[in-house]
Amino acid sequence: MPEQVESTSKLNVSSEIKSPSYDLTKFRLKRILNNNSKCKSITLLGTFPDLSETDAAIVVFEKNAYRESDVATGVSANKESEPEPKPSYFSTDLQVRTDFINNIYASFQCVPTQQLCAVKGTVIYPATDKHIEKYSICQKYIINETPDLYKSVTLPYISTSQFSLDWVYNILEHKQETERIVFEDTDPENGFILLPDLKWDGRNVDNLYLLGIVRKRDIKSLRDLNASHLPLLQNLRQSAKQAIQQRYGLNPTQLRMYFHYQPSFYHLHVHINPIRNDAPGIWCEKSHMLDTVINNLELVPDYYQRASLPFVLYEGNKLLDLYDEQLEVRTVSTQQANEADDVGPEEAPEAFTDEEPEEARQCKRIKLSTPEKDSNEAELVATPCA
Ligand code: G7M
Repeated sequence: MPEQVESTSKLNVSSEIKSPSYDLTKFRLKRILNNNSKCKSITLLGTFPDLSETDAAIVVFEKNAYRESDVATGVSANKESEPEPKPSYFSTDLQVRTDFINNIYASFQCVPTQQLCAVKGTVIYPATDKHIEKYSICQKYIINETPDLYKSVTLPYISTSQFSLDWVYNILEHKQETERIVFEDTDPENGFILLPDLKWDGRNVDNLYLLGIVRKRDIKSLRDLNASHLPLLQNLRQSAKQAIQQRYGLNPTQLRMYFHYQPSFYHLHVHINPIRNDAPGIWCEKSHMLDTVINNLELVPDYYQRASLPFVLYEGNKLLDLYDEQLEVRTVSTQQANEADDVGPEEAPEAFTDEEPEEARQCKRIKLSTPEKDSNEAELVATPCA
């Protein structure tokens, strides 16, 4: 069903609500806004040309979650109350194509009965720029930060514009969140406070998310760590594991302990959550395991002053502009886009082959093939996806 759209300002009390009617099959694609392999959804920007050449439409297709009743087997229909058998994956309608069978392992492509193939479709029409922004993915860039770049670009930036650390100092000074403290070591050099992260509701241990905030105030991030901090890091690792085992009954070997680089807050803190749960921000381009950090410092005392540390910057971050001035970070992507534009229309569908590795497919800028070229051709470029 089309979303109801307010055609006039909210201030107008007699605002008229109109429900635009459109034919989904007449949708014409202009750009892929997002292609999320995890959610199995794709978000498209386009128009309904039979209604308007200019009004933007957003269409989202999302594969439905499985219902347990759809995989029932051997259930015959109750003749009186249920004359029709319920659709099931294991019906004679199931089409099966064998990919391969190897020993005890087999892989198939299955097309279930038509009733189970539905895809959830959502349409926003007409969509505003704000809708388009909301449904678009944000461009991200990897910066390989050398020690020199840290000194000349990152450090000056974080020294002048970083988020306030008041909330951290409030915790360390027992002014806020005192009752939430799980464990505290008051040693000025090697001490820390362990408490729930803002993101954790404090109830479900499956989603446990704690922060270990060090007492020392002169360690901004991983970059400042050296071998003199090993006793602090070892104490943090050992004491936090013990405290978590005692309080939550979690096995220390089931905990993920890591630093973010770059962090949002430049006062050293370690993130702790169970490995069985995918916490936000655990990607390899952002996280550094505490065990690895300790080991690196044991091997090379000034490892983090000598290493190049990759990290991610998002479009809209001022630091990205500063790096762009130095390294032309964005220009590389433009070149890739130009290369994609040079691809002939007959080659374009290759960009969508499912055989391609997910990362390559998502990061490539894709030129969509269209029946006729139009003046909006520049828009026919898919953005890379998260
Ligand atoms: O990316 P970074 O390593 O800087 O992460 C900082 C963490 O601090 C995030 O996981 C936030 O959820 C958490 N956090 C942020 N604030 C403002 C607070 C707060 O006031 N209290 C607590 N307990 N955690 C916070």
